[in-house]
Amino acid sequence: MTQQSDQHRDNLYATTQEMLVDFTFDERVATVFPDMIRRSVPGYGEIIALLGLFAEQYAQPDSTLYDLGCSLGAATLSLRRRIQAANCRIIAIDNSAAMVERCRENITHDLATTPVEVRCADIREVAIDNASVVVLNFTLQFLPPEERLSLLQRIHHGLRPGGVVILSEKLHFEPHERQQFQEQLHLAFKRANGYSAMEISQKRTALEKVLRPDTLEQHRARLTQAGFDRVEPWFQAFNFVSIAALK
Ligand code: GEK
Repeated sequence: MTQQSDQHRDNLYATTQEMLVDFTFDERVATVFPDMIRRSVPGYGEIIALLGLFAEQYAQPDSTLYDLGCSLGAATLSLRRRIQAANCRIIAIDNSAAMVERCRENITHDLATTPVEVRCADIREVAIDNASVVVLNFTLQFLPPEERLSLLQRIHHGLRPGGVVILSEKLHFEPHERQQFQEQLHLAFKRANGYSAMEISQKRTALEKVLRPDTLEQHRARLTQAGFDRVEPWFQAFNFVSIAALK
């Protein structure tokens, strides 16, 4: 993998942290985010690239595409380049001001023409309306587990028939042997991408309370309960999955 300039390389957990605070999407994280997510999430770049095909296939004329938890706008840009349907718009939402500020810059520098509105808001409080494509690319996992179903129900309600939700998530596995198998490969991935044992362990502690992964079975059951007709996992790399849910 290519090395980033020092300023944009994720070194946030490279030195001993006196007191490990819970992970937040602040200024420091936003600055190194592209490097961090590519070195931490196997398949991230592939998923981003392939999201464009969902926009090509599922965006309906005169509809809205949503990117919920958009960070720096990678998914938005991928959707935007591939939309074929006429008169669409994209609403990209994140509740981190540092992310939203940089996302807006990235959209401004992009040459595609579909209108994009970037909002700094909590995805639990935003109305979903007239949607054809809704992307939750590694975002749902950061909501408290008891609030995940109601968000998916609202998305289902705001989605047009024939619409799709793309839900990418870190997975938990049961029984323990399956979890160990996947986790060990994910650790090997992080080490191969230059993270030290200390960085991996400190990052894990910081994320523990903030990122709570579900099993694939929990996702299936929740999406079905939210009203989706079909639930299709379409990509998996170790303990990271992307699921398409169709209305
Ligand atoms: C990508 N989708 O590059 N409301 C709004 N935003 C939220 C909320 C919330 N309640 N909770 C978390 N976020 C992106 C990557 S990152 C994934 C998504 C990761 C935001 C949070 O601020 C962060 O920007 C994003 O969700 C999660 O395709 O870091 O593993």
